[in-house]
Amino acid sequence: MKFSQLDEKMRLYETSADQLVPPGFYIVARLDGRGFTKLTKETLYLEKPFDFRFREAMGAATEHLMQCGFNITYGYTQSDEISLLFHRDDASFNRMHRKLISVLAGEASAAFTHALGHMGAFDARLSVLPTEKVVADYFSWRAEDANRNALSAYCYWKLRERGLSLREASERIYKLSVGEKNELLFSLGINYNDLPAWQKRGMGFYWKMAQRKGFDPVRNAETQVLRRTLHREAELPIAGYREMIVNLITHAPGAEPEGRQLLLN
Ligand SMILES: Nc1nc2c(ncn2[C@@H]2O[C@H](COP(=O)(O)OP(=O)(O)OP(=O)(O)O)[C@@H](O)[C@H]2O)c(=O)[nH]1
Ligand SMILES: [Mg+2]
Repeated sequence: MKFSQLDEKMRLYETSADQLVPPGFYIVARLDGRGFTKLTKETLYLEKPFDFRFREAMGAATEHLMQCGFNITYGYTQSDEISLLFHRDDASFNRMHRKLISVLAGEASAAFTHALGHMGAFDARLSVLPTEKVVADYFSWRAEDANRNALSAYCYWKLRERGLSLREASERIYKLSVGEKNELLFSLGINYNDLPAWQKRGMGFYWKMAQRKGFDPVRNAETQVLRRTLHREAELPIAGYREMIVNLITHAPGAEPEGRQLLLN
């Protein structure tokens, strides 16, 4: 068999499961650290329930994902996960499912490992969402997941500090309502309302237009350019979060690179 025939034949096997995300839908990718319970509790003994160095590595990975060639409107991280909202018109890799998840997982793993100085790998999945409202639902869902996990984690680790075993602490909080967990935590010396917002809500990343100095080599002169700069928000709002997401979608620069940088003069 000629190489060209073999090549054509074998590529059919390789691409038989390929799927494209149809145009007009919002893609949200979620990356999640693989086996990070072991990494955080057994390998590295990070601070519990929240570790600043870990937060910074997750933040660095999110920032890298937003700048590695896709047009991402909003990035969000909490715990060991990262969510990325693609611009609706982003056509990277022809919106091919396998390309998006494999490239994102690879980029996230590399960036996190580089930032933390210890190996960490991520899986990736895509949600294909029909409307801005469902996109807002998605991010409300992840933020509420962060909120509930933070409350439970604080209760759990405070009980462990008081000498309860893994099983005793888990059993103690298992059936408690959100209100009861708040009361338990208060009795253990912590007012949940006073905890840092990033621990309860996660962190958001989005683009802002900012004026920067540039240089025009043709005119040999300084210029002013409007450039997208990445903003990190560690105090995400509770009221108005959905509106914030919809607003970012509405005002997101287009998928084409020219939309991302405007020359002023
Ligand atoms: N100590 C510590 N642990 C953290 C921190 N952030 C996240 N984690 C831990 O990371 C883990 C994330 O949970 P999961 O993603 O459900 O568990 P996993 O072990 O990564 O399992 P898979 O995702 O299924 O591979 C939990 O054990 C969290 O407690 C942190 O700041 N400090
Ligand atoms: Mg994980």
